[in-house]
Amino acid sequence: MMSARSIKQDSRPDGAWWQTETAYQIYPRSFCDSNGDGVGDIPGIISKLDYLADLGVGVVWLSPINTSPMADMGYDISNYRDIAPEFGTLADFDRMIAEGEKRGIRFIMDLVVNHTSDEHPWFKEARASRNSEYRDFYIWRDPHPEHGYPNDMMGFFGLPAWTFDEATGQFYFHLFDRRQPDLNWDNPDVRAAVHEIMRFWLDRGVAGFRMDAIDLIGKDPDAGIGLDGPRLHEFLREMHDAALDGRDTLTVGETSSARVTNALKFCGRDSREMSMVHQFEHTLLTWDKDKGKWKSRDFTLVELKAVFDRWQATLADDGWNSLFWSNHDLPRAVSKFGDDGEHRVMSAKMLATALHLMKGTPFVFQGEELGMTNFPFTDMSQFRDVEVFNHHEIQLAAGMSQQAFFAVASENCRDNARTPMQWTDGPHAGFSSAEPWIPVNPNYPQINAAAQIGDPDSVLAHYRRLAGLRRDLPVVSHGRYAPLAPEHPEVMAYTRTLGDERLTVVANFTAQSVAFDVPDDGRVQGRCLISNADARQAVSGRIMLAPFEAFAVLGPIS
Ligand code: TEU
Ligand code: CA
Repeated sequence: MMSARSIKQDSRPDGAWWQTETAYQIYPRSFCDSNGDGVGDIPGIISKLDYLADLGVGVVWLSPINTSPMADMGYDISNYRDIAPEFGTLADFDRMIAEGEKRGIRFIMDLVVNHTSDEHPWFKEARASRNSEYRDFYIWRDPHPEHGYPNDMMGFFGLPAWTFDEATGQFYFHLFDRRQPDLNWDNPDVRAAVHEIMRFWLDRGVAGFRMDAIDLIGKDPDAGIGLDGPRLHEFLREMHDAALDGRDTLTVGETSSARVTNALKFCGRDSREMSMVHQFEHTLLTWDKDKGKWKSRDFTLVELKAVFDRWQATLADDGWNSLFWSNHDLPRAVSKFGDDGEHRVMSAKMLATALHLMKGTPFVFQGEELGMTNFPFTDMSQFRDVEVFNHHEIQLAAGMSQQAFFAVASENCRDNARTPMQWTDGPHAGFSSAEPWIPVNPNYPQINAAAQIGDPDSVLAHYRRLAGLRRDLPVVSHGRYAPLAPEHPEVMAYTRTLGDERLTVVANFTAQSVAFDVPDDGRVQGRCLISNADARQAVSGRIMLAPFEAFAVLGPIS
């Protein structure tokens, strides 16, 4: 099972294999289309494994590939044991695992089990009659005698969390779209069925799971509780013991409710739950507290650093961080946190440097390694995401103008991340030979993989170097993190130390030149590990940073 490289890494005394790897998220629909139907697929992924191996990727998180009516682009599964025909077959899947293994690339699957599709046979059975043996796989409640809805709970896509089912005269519960009914986790048969699904894929060779919206499974709908519900940790431990125990997996929970106060419950050494969580505090800073992504929020670098600092501190000796700027639900990193105009290349490299040299496992979202940007939306017809459509109605009904909605959706919507991967400057960016399911970003003639492969100054080469540093240098994977100048408004700086070595990382988050007075505990003289500008060998005194300059110097502690 193990590649030669991973065997070597496993000899690291304290180390799980994923502590020295860089992870890469593939959104299969938008990655590579092998058969000209405009939709990415598994054979397309296989054809790009050499690209990923060359980038230094050790593990791929695959967004859902199971059978689905695609109401939420695969996050609505109708058969957990098969592959959606547009993505390929189980034979393709097996080939992908085998080809990955040859290149030292493992795969983790998206485990979407807070809910199923309304087309899953369980739900079809459940809604057929109140006496169906699957009725209790879902959450049904009688109408409230006065208000209709059983209670006033709302879901994440802006809709009431209840939908009335005419045929059986009850409401069913759904925290996302009405075509995504929530499973009833209080039912032990549901939990056993999920454990079986997990073992099915582990036996087929996946290395673990990214667990979708997993902090919702302990919900108590009658008490109005979705996130972080009363039975959450009980169910996660049971899942671990039933499906994961004794296997060398990487599991990462998508937990928008995770805070430093509860993080170790999920991923602490003795938690028996999961390897790490995806926490969202740094991305939540960019949105309004009440209106969420439908209103952007100005945030300061000091606030952003404070989030990273407290996560690094909390998981310093126990647990493990995941590190990411972007995923399939978020706008493009360089558009949100950097500058996608004049300073695109510099700021993309800066963001990567600042994040990847922290302690944790970095997750790169497809195209981020090229500095791909948000899409320049000009028309509502370019959106594909159900979340946009649901919220369009809701926000307009709540008084937002069409113009304001269009502007904020363009900036923050999930479709920004879902435009096709830009492989070449050829037709459809080399993603497909046909019109893709979602428009290609018109900047593909400038921003594409072919233009960057072989260019040592490219964003791609920078990401490759960072992945190499993580594999090669224990101070990068395991060094102790300490913030430097946390109050500096423009510069992020920190040190990593291991034994008698110190790594100092400095990153200018602005489009201006900035003076940075290096605090004494950040001084170091040695070799420049990485830089997006001129190499520096020494960090001390007052240094002048170019716009978006970022670098790291490693040397002995003086
Ligand atoms: O996202 C969940 C989501 O929408 C979060 O905003 C939510 O607040 C959180 O997950 C609760 O922990 C995931 C997927 O990434 C997304 O693409 C899906 O649409 C969604 O679940 C439903 O499956
Ligand atoms: Ca295809």
